[in-house]
Amino acid sequence: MFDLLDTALKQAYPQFTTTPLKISPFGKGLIHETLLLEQGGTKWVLQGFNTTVFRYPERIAHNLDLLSQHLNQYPLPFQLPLPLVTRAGEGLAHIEGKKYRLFDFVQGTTLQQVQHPIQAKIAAQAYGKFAAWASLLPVASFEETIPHFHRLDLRYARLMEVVKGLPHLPKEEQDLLEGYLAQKPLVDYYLKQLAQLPLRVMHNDTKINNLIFAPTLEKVEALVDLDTLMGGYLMYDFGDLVRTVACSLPETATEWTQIYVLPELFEELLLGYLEGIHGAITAEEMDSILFGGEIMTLIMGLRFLTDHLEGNVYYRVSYPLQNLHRAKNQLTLLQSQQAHRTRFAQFAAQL
Ligand code: GN1
Ligand code: MG
Repeated sequence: MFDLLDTALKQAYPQFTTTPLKISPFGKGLIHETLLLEQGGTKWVLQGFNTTVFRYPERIAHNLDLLSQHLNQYPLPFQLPLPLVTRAGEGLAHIEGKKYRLFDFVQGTTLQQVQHPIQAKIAAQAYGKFAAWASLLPVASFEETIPHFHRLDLRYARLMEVVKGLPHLPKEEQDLLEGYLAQKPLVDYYLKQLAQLPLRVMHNDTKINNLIFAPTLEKVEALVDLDTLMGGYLMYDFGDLVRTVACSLPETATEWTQIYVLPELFEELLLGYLEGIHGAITAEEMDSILFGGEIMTLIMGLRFLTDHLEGNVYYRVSYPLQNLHRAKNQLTLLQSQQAHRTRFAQFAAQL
């Protein structure tokens, strides 16, 4: 099934010998297609690059260049895997009308959910350390790889626009839509933050499965998925951690009554993130990150619902109603976080 790919890869990259590559599906990303390559005991990760979502690969290359220069000067205690170059010296290989990228395989474990609170803290320390390290980078030199990626106000407006073009919605969808539209005050809060927070270089996709843990789960080996690395705010990166770590069930779960925020994990995340960032945070940023989880959960929910209404054109789904279900999952998690606002604020106040 992968014969043509095998031949083309050997032509494109110098790494391989002539023996057949073992090629198998890998990972749980929703955007790029990920494959594992194996040959004579060595492994690589091959990514089928999604050009519909990432329309400006040259901007990614530009940002990753800046990143790798910074990394040479200031090493990090974990890896940031960057694309290997082809024989032609490019980060992307063109094979049968598709674009591919090759990465060295990082030995370790990815989690969809943490198994112990200490892993929440370790994950947050790593992303916090990354944010402090990235704060020395000139944010103005970074290009937007997906324009307006985390603009909550625009995601909210887009959902309303899509709904306008649709006939009467079934009750389940209408109820969900109303739940989302009722989040306008959070959108207003978000807009106020934009006016006062410093723009920084952020990872912008800090879900738990974008970390590779050591097999013992005691340390982070690598931080992956660097395509959305660009200007952003601390509340984005801390927020996506809250969304994907401090939740009782993953974003694919459909057991609605079992979906809620786990406050103890939120607290571990906050402790770990602040430790990692080591004081490189303003008072306004500190206030804003407490709402990061809500903001990122709302963004993802709005995007899932919009994609469902548009016919699943963006996210990979494994069944037709999956985006609707993801949207319902995220609204449930969001409402649970909102019920814990006082607790989170009290916890932060006594730090
Ligand atoms: C996508 O690529 P992946 O699966 O790590 C998405 C994120 C969402 C996430 C939801 C470029 O991340 O924004 O948070 O799915 N990335 C893009 O699981 O849209
Ligand atoms: Mg990913």
